[in-house]
Amino acid sequence: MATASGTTADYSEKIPNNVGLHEDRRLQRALESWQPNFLSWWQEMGPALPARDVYLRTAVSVGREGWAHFGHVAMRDYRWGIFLAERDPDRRIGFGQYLGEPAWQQVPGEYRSQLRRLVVIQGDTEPASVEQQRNLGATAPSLYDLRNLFQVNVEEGRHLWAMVYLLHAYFGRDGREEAEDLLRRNSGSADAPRILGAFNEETPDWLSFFMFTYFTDRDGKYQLGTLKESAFDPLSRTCEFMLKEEAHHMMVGTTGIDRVVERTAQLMAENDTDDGAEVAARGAIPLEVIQKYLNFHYSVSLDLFGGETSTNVANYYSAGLKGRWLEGRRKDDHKLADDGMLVDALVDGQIGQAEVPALTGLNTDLRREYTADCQSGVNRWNKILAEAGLPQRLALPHVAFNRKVGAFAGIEASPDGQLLSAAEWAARSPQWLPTDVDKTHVRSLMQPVHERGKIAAWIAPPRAGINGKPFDYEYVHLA
Ligand code: BYC
Ligand code: FE
Ligand code: FE
Repeated sequence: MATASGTTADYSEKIPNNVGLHEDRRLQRALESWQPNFLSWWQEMGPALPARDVYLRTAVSVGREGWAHFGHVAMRDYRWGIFLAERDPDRRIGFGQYLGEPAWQQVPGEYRSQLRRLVVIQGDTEPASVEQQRNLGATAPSLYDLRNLFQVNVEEGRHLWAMVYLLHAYFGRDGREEAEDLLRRNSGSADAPRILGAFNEETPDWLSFFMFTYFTDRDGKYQLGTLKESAFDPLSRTCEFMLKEEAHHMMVGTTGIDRVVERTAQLMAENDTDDGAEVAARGAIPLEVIQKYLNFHYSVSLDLFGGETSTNVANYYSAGLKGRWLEGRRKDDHKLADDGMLVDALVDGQIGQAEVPALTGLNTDLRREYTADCQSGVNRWNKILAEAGLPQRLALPHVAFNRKVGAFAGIEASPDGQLLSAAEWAARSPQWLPTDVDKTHVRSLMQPVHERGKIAAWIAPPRAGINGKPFDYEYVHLA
């Protein structure tokens, strides 16, 4: 495995990479001096549960076939590496004012600070999620789930490496300072919080973890999808490869919620009850509590798309820095200078829609793609309820519900989109968002099951294991 910049990673180096790091000693030294800081951050802020080894996937190549290697590794020996998807030497810019020109291999001076900002915001979310999930190992419902948690954690750590590589390689001294700051800010910290709202929330229990990987990692999928279109080719190639890893995070969230719903539905059907208290008494999570968690994580994740209208996003698009989801499949001029679109808005104090220039509405465009994707999960979960013979259904709340960013930040709305007074919201929101009582109950269910082949009572086992292994495989050896 000794190719410099092909598809295969060079594992003989301190920092495995497919970017020919050894050809650039200065960059290599800079990254090697950041590495110990990363490792002490991982020790301090990464997974708290000591494990001897974990059955993990490690990226070894970026090719279509067999890019990953599976095996038991001690987490502190995990090889975080730098991998960019293969370069297409003919790649051209697909949108904006430079449409059709060759993609950039360097950062143009005039876009330096905007690009750096995008890379920093992306980079900030990755370690944030590791910090948020730090204590979950202690309450894992099975070794299979514990392994998936650790897999997500090491890959988010690698995503941090991906952004730090770009900062060091392309943004000079400011880039190196930003890389330090990515380890200095911490999720939920009073003096140096993470940049985006959702990444300062807690992930105190496994229902939150599955909701987070379903809804918040999915924002990651969509944001990475837009950065993959970027004219700045190294960013595009980095994001393309990150999206491969992201697919597993989506799977963890989707099937995790499947399994929670399945267990609850099973208890409801068996006992012919729709009484949440009875479901709770039998050790599962009531459907209405699942709905409240869904409402919370979905609405907080909608905020991650920024305002419904934004001049930032218009500038990013025109400059070629950040495209649209599946830009290449859009049937328009990919410049949008003369187009308009309807965005969600407050119109005369009412929840409605307003026509704006298409460029300033691009956050809404992306948010809508995201919402349609989120709905597919809800449909799956509703199918599980239907197959159990139950009439209840889950639903995504309205776009105006519980928003703290954008057009609806200043108002309150019900999950079905009715405008509410502050007093009505105060009285009714406990029906829609997790209360302290709900959270305490969910946490009380989180008793660890660290025994091979066993699973907690509040969740159904998965339909399949990892990499063809059975559910009762020894995915983790605890210390
Ligand atoms: N919280 O013009 P606006 C992931 C700021 S997740 C706090 O409407 P814009 C992952 C905004 O920065 C993907 N502040 O926003 C998932 C702006 O500040 P400035 C992460 C917020 O720029 C799970 C001001 O408000 N990647 O990978 O159009 C696990 C005005 O806002 C928030 C990215 O986000 C907020 N929620 O859009 C692990 C991609 N929203 O500039 C990983 C990079 C907005 O006035 N980021 N603000 O100081 C972007 O593309 C954009 O910056 C945003 C915001 C989409 C975040
Ligand atoms: Fe990530
Ligand atoms: Fe992720």
